[in-house]
Amino acid sequence: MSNFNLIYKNINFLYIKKIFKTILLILLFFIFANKHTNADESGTIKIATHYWTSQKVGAIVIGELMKMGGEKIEYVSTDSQTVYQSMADGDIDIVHEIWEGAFGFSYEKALGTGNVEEVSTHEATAREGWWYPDYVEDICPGMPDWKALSKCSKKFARPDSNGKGVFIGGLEEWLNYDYERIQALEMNFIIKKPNSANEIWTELDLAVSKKEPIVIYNWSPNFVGAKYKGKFVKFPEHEPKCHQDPSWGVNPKALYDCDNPANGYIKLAVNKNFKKNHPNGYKIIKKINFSGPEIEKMANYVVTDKLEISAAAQKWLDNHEHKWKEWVN
Ligand code: TMO
Repeated sequence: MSNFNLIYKNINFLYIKKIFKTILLILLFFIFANKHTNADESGTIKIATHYWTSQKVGAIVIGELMKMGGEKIEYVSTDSQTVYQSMADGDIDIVHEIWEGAFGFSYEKALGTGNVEEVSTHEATAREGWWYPDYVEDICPGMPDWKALSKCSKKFARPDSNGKGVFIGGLEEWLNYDYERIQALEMNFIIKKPNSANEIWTELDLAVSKKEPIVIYNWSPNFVGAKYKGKFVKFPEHEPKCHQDPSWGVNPKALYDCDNPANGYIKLAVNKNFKKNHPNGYKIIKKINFSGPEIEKMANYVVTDKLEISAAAQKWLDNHEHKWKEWVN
């Protein structure tokens, strides 16, 4: 009896040892396998693509310029908040439209790891925020002041919004503190989150066709300004303190009682090993710099001229040879 028990225990022990070993081996395998999939060592430059038009077109423009430098490239569709950590980890090589309002926080955190190299700040400056077509001022006099918009909230209400004004927001992954801003400024508004940027433009087109009040998340440079005249809502001007010190601003108990930066940065950054791994690509990327109108065109070739993303990138290259010739030489 006791003999049998002993054997049973031994078998049990052996099994546990085996299982333990197997788990260890699997773990080791993943640690090494991960090292191997690192973008830096793959020989291929991984360029992040995101969900707004100018970014997608610009990614291909950059990819084509990298190819001219003899590099191999790959496009990786990536969440636009986690992408910065992925770049620090070496799973992404290039992010080329880093907007301060939407991504500043995540980007600067990843930069702080020391595993990301900031390559340039584009000549283009960013405006990201609440925007409306001009006729809305006839419906809500006093705009673009946010206080006027706040008073008019009911005019922006919809049947399903409980009497609250509706703000057509940006994608969930574009962090712009809109919920926080509404709370901090005690605005009677809710946010309707779209599933794609196109949903924002569809809402805008529909409202414009009926001259109905609308306020959307928009940014500049973008194509919208070329299609409709309009303005950004003016919230209290941005200061870094607004995001750090509740006592700052109109609400002494809340952060985010301010606008996004009025002249935000749009940056280009690479994984810190890019220079070492892709010296030819690095020489080119150091020179790449987009102006506001150049980013606008990337969007416009698609939205206004109805070109496919890759055709728009080709048209951009065709029309800006004077510029990129200098970059690839
Ligand atoms: C990040 N974005 C340009 C969509 O605001």
